Amino acid sequence: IKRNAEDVKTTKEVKFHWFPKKIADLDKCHHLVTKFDPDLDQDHPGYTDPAYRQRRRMIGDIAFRYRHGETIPRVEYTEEEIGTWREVYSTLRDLYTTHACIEYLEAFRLLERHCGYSPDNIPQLEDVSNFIKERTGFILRPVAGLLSARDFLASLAFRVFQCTQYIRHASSPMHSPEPDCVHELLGHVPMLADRTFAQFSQNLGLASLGASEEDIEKLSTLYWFTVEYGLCKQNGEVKAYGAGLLSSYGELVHSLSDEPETREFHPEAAALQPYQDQTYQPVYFVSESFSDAKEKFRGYMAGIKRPFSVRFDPYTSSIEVLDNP
Ligand code: HBI
Ligand code: FE
Repeated sequence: IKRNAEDVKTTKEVKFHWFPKKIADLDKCHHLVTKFDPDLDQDHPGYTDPAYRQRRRMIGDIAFRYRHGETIPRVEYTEEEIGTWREVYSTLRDLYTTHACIEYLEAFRLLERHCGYSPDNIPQLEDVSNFIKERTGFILRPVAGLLSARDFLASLAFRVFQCTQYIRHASSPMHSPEPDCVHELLGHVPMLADRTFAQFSQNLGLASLGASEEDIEKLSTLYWFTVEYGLCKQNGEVKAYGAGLLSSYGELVHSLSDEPETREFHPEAAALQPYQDQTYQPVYFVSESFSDAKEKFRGYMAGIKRPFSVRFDPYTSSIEVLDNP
């Protein structure tokens, strides 16, 4: 293909944000957001508990030391931590049958059979990572807390899910202001075992690479209303697939009650909808199916402008950057 010198110059002149090109570059995607951190957030239930904060720091250190390709170190959880897990697990489990989508239920059954999911055991990230890798190619890597949206989304482009390993404070088993292993293991992991959902997540990640701050904000909001708080239709009924719902008893009940407003999922609208990270959502978006959400997102992406395009090479787990024609 013949290209004139001006085209080339135009491409070179455009500045865009650094992004990881190979999977090991995710070692550099570790920028934490501290707004819900127990050391700094006075409303965090662990703020006044030095022992909790020290424990969380110790588990966070595993993530700081971790490098891509290593085995994820196991954590020996205390009786108190397992007690917290047990309380959430047994409460939520009863609700899944009626409230969770079929993809979630199928994966959850397998996780109980093969991955140590049970009321009396907090599953180890290494085991869970190996399990989902076999299903969809997604793997986990440990992270020390809430990650910047840019770094978090970038990892999805490589089918890597950044996963916290510490658990919420024992005084508030039903709620955590920040992501914790209950949220990741009960909310996110089962969905990452579904092929269509995995592809949708990766596409969100690919769309974020090198994107402007403004587009990162839109993609985060889309992520919020799908991966975290999404609902979908199944056999004429509405079910939950969002991780924020499937890991919160109160909001899971609320989301499928008559209280909130529900709207048909359109990426254009969802990307601009203001959202709540302190209370239940006043509005949820309902997809026809994951394939439908994936297709609609593809259409939406065609309208997001970047001076280049990206392609994931699964043989090398790296990103090819292509100049736009
Ligand atoms: N970080 N550890 C962690 N876990 C998440 O679920 C998470 C995150 N950072 C940002 C984020 N989720 C989303 O809310 C979007 O901003 C991408
Ligand atoms: Fe989450």
